[in-house]
Formats: sequence, C-alpha cells, structure tokens
Amino acid sequence: MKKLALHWKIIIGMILGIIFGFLMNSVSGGKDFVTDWIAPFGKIFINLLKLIAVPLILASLIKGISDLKDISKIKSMGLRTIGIYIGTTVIAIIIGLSIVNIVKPGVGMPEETIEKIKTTYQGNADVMIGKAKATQDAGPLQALVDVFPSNIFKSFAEPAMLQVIFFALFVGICLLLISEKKAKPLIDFFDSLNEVVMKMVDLIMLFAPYAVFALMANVIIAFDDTTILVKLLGYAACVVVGLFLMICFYMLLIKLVTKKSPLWFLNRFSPAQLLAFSTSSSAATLPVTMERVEEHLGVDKEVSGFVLPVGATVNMDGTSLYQGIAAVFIMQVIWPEGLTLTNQLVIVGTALLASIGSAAVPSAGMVMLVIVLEAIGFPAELLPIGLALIFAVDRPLDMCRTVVNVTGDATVSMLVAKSLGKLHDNPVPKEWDDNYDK
Ligand code: DAS
Repeated sequence: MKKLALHWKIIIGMILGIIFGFLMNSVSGGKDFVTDWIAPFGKIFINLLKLIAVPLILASLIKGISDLKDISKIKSMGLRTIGIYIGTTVIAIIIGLSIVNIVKPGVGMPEETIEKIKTTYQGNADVMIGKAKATQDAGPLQALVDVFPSNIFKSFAEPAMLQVIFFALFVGICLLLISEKKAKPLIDFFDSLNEVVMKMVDLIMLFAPYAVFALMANVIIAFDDTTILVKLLGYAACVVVGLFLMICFYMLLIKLVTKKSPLWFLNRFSPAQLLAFSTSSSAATLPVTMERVEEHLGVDKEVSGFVLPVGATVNMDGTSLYQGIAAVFIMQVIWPEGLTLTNQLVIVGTALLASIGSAAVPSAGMVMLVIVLEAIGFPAELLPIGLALIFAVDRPLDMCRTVVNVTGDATVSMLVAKSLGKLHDNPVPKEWDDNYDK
C-alpha cells in the first residue's frame, strides 16, 4: 500500500485526538485521564522540538552566512527580509481592521452576556495583564538592548531567540573575515551539526501523529463553557476569515513570484502548518518549518537559516491581524467612543510593533494585545473586561494565527530566495520523506 503521506497521518491523529477529547469530556474522570496519561506525550513532543531549535538556528545561520562568501549579500538579504516582513504584517492588520469594521461582531452584545463572560474569565484576564505589565516595565530601548547577549549560554538556556540569532550572525560574519584555512574547521563543524539536527527533525516527526493526538485531546478538554463560545462566534469568524484571506494572499504571492501552485506549496508545507496548529507555538514548530522550507520548498540554507529564525521571532502576521480585530471588537462591545479613525491608524502601528515583540509561544499575541489597547487610550478599568471578552475562544484562534505566522515566514523565505537566485526549482527531499504527490 502506498505509504501514507506525513500530513495525512498528522490530520488523522488530529481528528482522533479531537474525538477522544470530546469523549473524555463526557465521561467522569475523563479530563483527569487525559491530563495525567495523554497530555504528557504532547509535552514531550514539544520539548523535543524546542530542544533542537537553538542548535538548528546556530548551525543553519552560521553555515548559511559563511556560504554567502560576500558580506554585502548579508545586507541585501537582511533588508529584503525585513522589508517584506513589515509589508506583509501591515497588510495583515489592514485586512483584519477591514473585516471587523464591516462585520461589527461586537455591536449590540447583551449586557447579561458581558456580565457572564466577565465573571467567568476575569481571573484569566488579570493574569494576561500581569504578563503584559512585566514587558512594559523596561525603557523605550530595552528591546534593542535585549538583542545583544552578555552570556551566550544564558541566551541558549532561556532561549532568547534574537540573542542566539545575533550571536550566529556575528560568528558567521567573522568566519568570512578570517582566513579560509582557519575558518574551515568551524564551518565543517556547523555543517555537520546542521545535518545531524535535520535528521533529528526527521526522527521526531515520526512521532508527530501520536503527539498531535495528545495535544488535540488536551485542547478539547479545556473547553468547559460552550455557551459563551457561541456568543463569540461572530468575533471568531472574523479572525478565521481574515487569517484565511492572509493565506490566500501568500499563495497569490508565491504563484506570481515563483510560479508554484498553492497545492504544490501546501502539499509540501502542511506538516509544519499542522504542527503550528497543534502546538500554538512558532518556536516549537521552527525546526519543522526549516526542514520543510529547505528540503521540500527548495529554499537554500543560506536564506532559510536567516529568514526563518528571524521570522519566527519578529514576523507574526496572523497575530497582528488578530490584534487588529480583537482591539476593535472589544471597543465595539465596551468602549464605542474609542472607535475613531485615528485610533485605528494607531492600531496599525502598535499591532505591527506588538507582533514583533510577541514571543513565539502560546497566547503571546493576547498578552501583547494589552500594549495595543493602551496605545489607543483604552480605559485601564475596562482592560480586564476587554480581555475576558475574548479569552474563551483565544486558544483555538491562537492555533489558527500560529499557522498563518509560520506560513508567512515560509512565504517570505521563498520570495527572498527567488529574488537572490537561491530557490531550487524541484527539490528532492532526503530519505525518510513522505510520499506526497510530486
Ligand atoms: N502562539 C503565537 C506563535 O507562536 C502566536 C500568538 O500568540 O499570537 O506564533
């Protein structure tokens, strides 16, 4: 029988996990069984992916930069990457704001619904606000200072992705500035390390279907108040439609620039998207994003080694689109006087910055939403109610926006590679690959 393609195995694991989660929700002790005996396998899988993220970024970036041979190419690649990232993020926010202003999902929500949501989720909202305040205590240039590590082993341990990227760039550039004879041993070391880590990705992915089963079952048992979910369907639909339009926009860009069809792209990249959906973490998905982009989409390591780690850290188009919709939805429900054009323009700027500042971990986008709301003068006393309003559906929306975040990174890496002549037309992945339709 034809070996089932990896993405189909993951989808089957996902569906079975959702069914199992709903089953466990309906039997006594079912939630505890999933928490104690199923969810840990999902956590192990995410730990393994995070384990290899730092060595993979180091190896692929240092190897990629040293392969460029010419420092001016780094500047060119960096400017193209940052420029396209900012462009796609601004477009994402504008799509989100357009949808939420047309649909107006927050207008006319009954007082009793707002009250019920407030009492149910006020505590969770306070936690998110506390996390956001922690990021705000720093000065205006703290984000810049945080890029430069003082102890690289501490950066590896946290992990502070931007510091790891800075260190890898620094080493790669210095390898270009010393004699080839002296640089070769280190370049060969990172070349071998990259091969080893990519093989680790292949091995870890063998367990993906089972891990996704556990992750999805664990997500489903967390849903305890479906009545509130129904009241937020209009808002959730706006986010999902906006994210879908963003995926369509990426597919259009790929078709126009690389002549590859959406089916060609999705067939090769869907395992990474499915993992992003299951884990809600771009950081955990990064090793698979890199393996898929390099070995299946044909992006040269010199480009993917830079574009993807930077993208996973600072490019979150899905998150910025969500923040635009969430901010306006909250205002429609409890602060309609804030719905001015000026505020919506401020939202474009702050959602761009907030998505850059959002960590690539679950619910990071909601934490940074506080920054967006405060930037438009949202009343502090209404903040807990505002976040409580969207809390019930944030996890499934986080799963969806993380898919868009990783898809945006992969798309930009293909565009940058194509513009530098570093996009291989029909890549043939290494062994242990799934039999997708070539
Ligand atoms: N979960 C985040 C990510 O990993 C996105 C978000 O929270 O908005 O991309």
